[in-house]
Amino acid sequence: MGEPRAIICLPTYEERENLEPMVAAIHAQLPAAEILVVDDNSPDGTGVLADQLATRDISLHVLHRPGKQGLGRAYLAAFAWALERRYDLVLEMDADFSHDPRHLPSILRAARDADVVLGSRYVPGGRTVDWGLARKLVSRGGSLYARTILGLRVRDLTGGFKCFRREVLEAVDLPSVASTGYAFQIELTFRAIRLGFRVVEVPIVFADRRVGRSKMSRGIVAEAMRNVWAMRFSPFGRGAAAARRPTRGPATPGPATPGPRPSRA
Ligand SMILES: Nc1nc2c(ncn2[C@@H]2O[C@H](COP(=O)(O)OP(=O)(O)O)[C@@H](O)[C@H]2O)c(=O)[nH]1
Ligand SMILES: [Mg+2]
Repeated sequence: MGEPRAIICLPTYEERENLEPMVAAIHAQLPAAEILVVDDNSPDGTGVLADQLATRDISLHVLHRPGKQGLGRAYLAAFAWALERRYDLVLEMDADFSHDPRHLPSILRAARDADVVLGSRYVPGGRTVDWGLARKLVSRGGSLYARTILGLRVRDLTGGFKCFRREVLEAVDLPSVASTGYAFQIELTFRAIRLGFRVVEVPIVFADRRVGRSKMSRGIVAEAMRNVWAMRFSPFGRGAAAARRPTRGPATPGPATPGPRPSRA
């Protein structure tokens, strides 16, 4: 058995200036990994640029979608694409340099004995830079809200710098995930934990995007606040954790700080 095959899903909507440096920075960290750009027909031509880059980079793939349908839909399409092609590890990260590719190696290391790895701003060693107080409160408060209502021990539930073992994506019943935006991130982690998968957090430093503007909105925050309640009372995967646990054995503790933290429901 060699190294696991990894694919990094990079959703883009108007990321023309970030795309090429981002692809180069990922390759610099993980020369063997492949990248899938999922573009929602960006008016600024990001998808066209991705195609151009792919003609001279065989590890770069491009999935075009007809129009902007939100981050959650883009990820679902990317995951289906990756599962069809039998990748072992499926990663997601933003294309705007908020998620620094230098964290990729520690995320992949943690994936050796975890089913889901979360790049986390809120474990020791993790942080946000250049954020005002209001944004900090919304993000911290959002994770605290979701974690309390869902009864989870995960510190950073809304982040989108993650790695899934393929078995997790096969088990979570992707077509029934309705959330987009931040709720999408919460829902996938919640479902994985309900199914008894092992979720760990590794510290990341989250920076502001390099260029361009955010596509997130107030509506996306409101969706997350509502959907958390729907998740809590949904029958999805109830009881599955207990059934899975014995087959996977006890959780192995990660290294001392900073390192992966087991966070099971
Ligand atoms: N394909 C696709 N990508 C999106 C969409 N919305 C946001 N993105 C991408 O998702 C990532 C995170 O979005 P961003 O606007 O930076 O959100 P923020 O970091 O929460 O402000 C970036 O790479 C965006 O280009 C969408 O509707 N479709
Ligand atoms: Mg961003």
